[in-house]
Amino acid sequence: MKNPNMLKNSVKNNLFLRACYRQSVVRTPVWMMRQAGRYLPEYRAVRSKYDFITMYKTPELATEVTLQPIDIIGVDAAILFSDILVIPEAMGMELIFEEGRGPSFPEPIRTNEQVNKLKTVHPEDSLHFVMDAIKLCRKELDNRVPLIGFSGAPWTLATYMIEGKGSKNFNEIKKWRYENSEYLHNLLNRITAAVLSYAKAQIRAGIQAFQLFDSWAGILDPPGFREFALNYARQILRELKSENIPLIYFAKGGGIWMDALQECEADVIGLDWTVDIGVARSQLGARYALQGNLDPTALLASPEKIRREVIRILDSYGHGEGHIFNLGHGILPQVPVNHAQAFVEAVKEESLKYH
Ligand code: 1CP
Repeated sequence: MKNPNMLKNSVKNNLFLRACYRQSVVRTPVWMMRQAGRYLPEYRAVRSKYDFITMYKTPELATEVTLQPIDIIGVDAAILFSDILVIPEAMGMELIFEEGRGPSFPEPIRTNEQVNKLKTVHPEDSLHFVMDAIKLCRKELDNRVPLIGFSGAPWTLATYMIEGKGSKNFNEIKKWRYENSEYLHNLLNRITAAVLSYAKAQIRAGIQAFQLFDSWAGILDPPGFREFALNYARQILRELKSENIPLIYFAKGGGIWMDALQECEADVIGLDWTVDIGVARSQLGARYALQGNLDPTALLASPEKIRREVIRILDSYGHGEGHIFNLGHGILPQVPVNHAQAFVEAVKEESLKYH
């Protein structure tokens, strides 16, 4: 049995877990990246009372918003409300969140001395609020749907640590990539160790699947993707294999490197909307389940048009197991709630014909 936890925990809706292992399902499971977020009035109501950092550091608040999309949208999995930037914070970097501007690090890393001063992460200590939130979510979910934990992948975390915030051209980290690659490897090795112990602590706390977000993989060049992104993600995924929960690798923009992705050692590969999921299946489907890949902006269109796109993707993937429906990136704050509901309903209804 590939996943003893699955039986032990007897999740009532196990469509997502089964699909991750390419086992047969009656319909395609569906969830949305960033489903616990700003498009929901219920989220905004909580958020109007607390700042973002307080929300993810308070297990009761994190749990409340983690559960919102389960009841309101009807998705087949919950993803813990937190952020990828908790790791750099636990490594000693000050994280601030300015309303209207988003998260940033006022003192980004610019020297190898700064890298050497980063702290080793003891997750049950500095990130105990995440483990507490996981335990509380599991209790409140009562095994209705599985709980997904996550982390940023080393490359993506390094971009925020060096740039200080989201970036247009990623000049600073690319300067390191070409000029000081040994410093970059020093940083990536430290982040990898932190992410690994963080993931293991999340598993001990009770997550039932784990997703590694490599949101900025797509800004790299082909050899750079292998050397700086995939190489480190793979180290983490390989080491977590024995933990017996499904592992998802989402490298945004990575669809152009399908050959390299073959080597990632996850159970599931997440795809953004720029790839044809049928083509990806023919290249990766013998070894990996695929997650994706509706363009998030499609949810701004009418429910009829959304259904048409859902059918197009189901058709492209074709019949059979191994598909988890999702967006190709996070849901946008502007999406009307009834469109998100229509998306999930369309997947649930239309996918019955493909199993
Ligand atoms: O209310 C608000 O203003 C906060 C908005 C917000 C939310 C809802 C941020 C700030 N983070 C989150 C939650 C979050 N972030 C989740 C929760 C679970 C879910 O519902 O999916 C997850 C998985 C993340 C992961 C995350 N944070 C990523 C990877 C996924 C992706 O979108 O590519 C990244 C890149 C971040 C950084 C981050 N956190 C928040 C923002 C606005 C950003 C992007 C910063 C930037 O690039 O400028």
